[in-house]
Amino acid sequence: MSSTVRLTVAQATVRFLEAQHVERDGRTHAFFAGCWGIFGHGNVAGVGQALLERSQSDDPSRLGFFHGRNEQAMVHAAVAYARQYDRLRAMAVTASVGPGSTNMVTGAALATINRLPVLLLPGDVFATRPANPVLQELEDPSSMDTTVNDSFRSVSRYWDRVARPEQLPSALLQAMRVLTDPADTGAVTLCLPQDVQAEAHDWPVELFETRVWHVGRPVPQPAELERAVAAIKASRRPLVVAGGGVIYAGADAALAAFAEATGIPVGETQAGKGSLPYDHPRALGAIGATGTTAAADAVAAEADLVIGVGTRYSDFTTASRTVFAAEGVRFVNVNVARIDALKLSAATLVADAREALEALTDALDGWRVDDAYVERNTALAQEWDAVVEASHQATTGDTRLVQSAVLGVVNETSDPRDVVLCAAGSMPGDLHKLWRTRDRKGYHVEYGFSCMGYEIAGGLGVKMAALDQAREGADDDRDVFVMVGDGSYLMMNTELVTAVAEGVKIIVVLVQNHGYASIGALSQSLGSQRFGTRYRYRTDTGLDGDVLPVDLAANAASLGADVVVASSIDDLRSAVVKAKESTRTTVIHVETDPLVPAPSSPAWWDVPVAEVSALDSTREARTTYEQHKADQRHHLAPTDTPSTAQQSEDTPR
Ligand SMILES: Cc1ncc(C[n+]2csc(CCOP(=O)(O)OP(=O)(O)O)c2C)c(N)n1
Ligand SMILES: [Mg+2]
Repeated sequence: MSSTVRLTVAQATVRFLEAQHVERDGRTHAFFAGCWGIFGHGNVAGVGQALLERSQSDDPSRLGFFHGRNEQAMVHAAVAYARQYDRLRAMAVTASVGPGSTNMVTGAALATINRLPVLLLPGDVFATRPANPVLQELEDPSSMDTTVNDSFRSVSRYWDRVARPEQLPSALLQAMRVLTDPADTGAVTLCLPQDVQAEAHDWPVELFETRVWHVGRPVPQPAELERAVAAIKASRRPLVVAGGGVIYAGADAALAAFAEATGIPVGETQAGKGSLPYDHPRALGAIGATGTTAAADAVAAEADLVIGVGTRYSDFTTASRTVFAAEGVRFVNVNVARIDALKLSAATLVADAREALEALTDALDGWRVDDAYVERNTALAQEWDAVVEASHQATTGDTRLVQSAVLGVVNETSDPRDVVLCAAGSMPGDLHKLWRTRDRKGYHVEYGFSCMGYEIAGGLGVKMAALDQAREGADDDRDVFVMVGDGSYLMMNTELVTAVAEGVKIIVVLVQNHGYASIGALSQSLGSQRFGTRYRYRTDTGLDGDVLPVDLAANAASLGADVVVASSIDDLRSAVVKAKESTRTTVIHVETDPLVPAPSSPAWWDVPVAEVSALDSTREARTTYEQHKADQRHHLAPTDTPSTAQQSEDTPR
């Protein structure tokens, strides 16, 4: 008979998590870097007790505990940590039954959409139902088996409820399968009823033995490789779209080698920015709705073949399917996930990005695009760089700063390895176009879910990862610059307190423009007159009074951060230098003019305008909308018909 150990379900869960390791490229480390938590009756005596017990042991592999201030923010921090670690390490998050758990739903969606691993352990209502409804129980009249935690199902890549201790081993193993699979990863939710958490069981000891999950690098199938090579060789104006998969696979060097060998230029998505340093000769910068107008988007408009590498082709990347405008344009997609590889009717290379790029470089065997194409792309990239340079010098007529100049100062004053982080508002688009990324982990904009409130919590998670990487000797420490708008700051600034408590230093640049510059501009362009996008006093005619006497600098100081108010570009520069020298979390507050845009882009984003309206502004916007709508492409042609762009007399049909 195999030996057993008697532990509660919660204790067994924690012990199992401590024993999980991940290996890629011969490097192995513990998968879980800790467990975030906020306690209530649904987890305090279960998972909380288990974490307490481990915190009092001197076992170096014990699971650390981090106390956040908001459950959604804890998930953001955990997800950002995993992204910084290229998904090879992750964190767990425990929450109480009811609102503590549902607060995590937004974080779960963000994780799943961005294909980033996080393990969620929401407390759940009693499995034994001794005195239900327990505080915060839903009571669905059609099924007592439905709880608020069922709302995680649609946003989790794996979801389970452990109603009996015997179910735990299989639930934990399924969780690990998903968390460590690059093609399948996202939020994993294991709901733990509060009584079951505290229940003891005799577990086979093997459950807690060190287990190593090997993260492989799937190689391309020969037939897929052959088709991709044929498509590339038949192209005259190919373009790579580099997505997050390039970065997670550590395929940046392989991408550079591919681009250098073939002369094919590279545009980057939000998640893929940093795949090439901004000044790499083949780099065209950002692509899509927030793309570099003169460079990547201009090349995309004429490309006859788009090679997507590790991208999910969001509507921002494709400019709502208008940016790849050439008649008969075709796609070859490299992706570990078949769902992404198949997008836009592409020829697929279901493989790891590094493996696929190396195989393509080898198989193309010296094939190159024309010199004229290379020269033209170099000139376009230089043209765009001059636009970036000019945007750094922009000024207003008053004392307020211009956002693009703020980004320029932070970019120039930060170190190449520092990380810039953002998620929502007008800054992600500006950063995508204007930020000069110099390190493959130097750019962290969450634009899968673009979730207001991710910024500060995410910055905390990235910095925790950077500190762990430095401790492991894998990397040097780096500063994290969190760029946050006033709207996003007001939505979730809670984790400043956690950063202060943990002694984890982040630098927050708080851009105060008294409302939503982004949605304001969008609203205006759609004929909706910036309705409901400014933070103003209510008057007889609406929310159009004076700006509010809100002092976000004082707010940040009250949460324990050092605060600097910068009212000029020189002030800002010295504030950044000082914040970099400091060991404490610093918030730099700047006032900007929301009406000065960054260099604009003609690229479109499909946001439907009212088809009928009593407002002139809306009717005009609808006309423009319909004109753009006519440019939208379907990209539905099957891959086995030759593209018109590539058809020539010698191409067999
Ligand atoms: C949680 C959430 N709610 C709503 C939105 C829609 N939204 C996108 S940007 C934005 C305004 C952001 O304001 P702020 O942070 O001040 O940035 P600014 O637009 O002024 O640059 C809103 C409401 C969102 N992305 N996330
Ligand atoms: Mg704002």
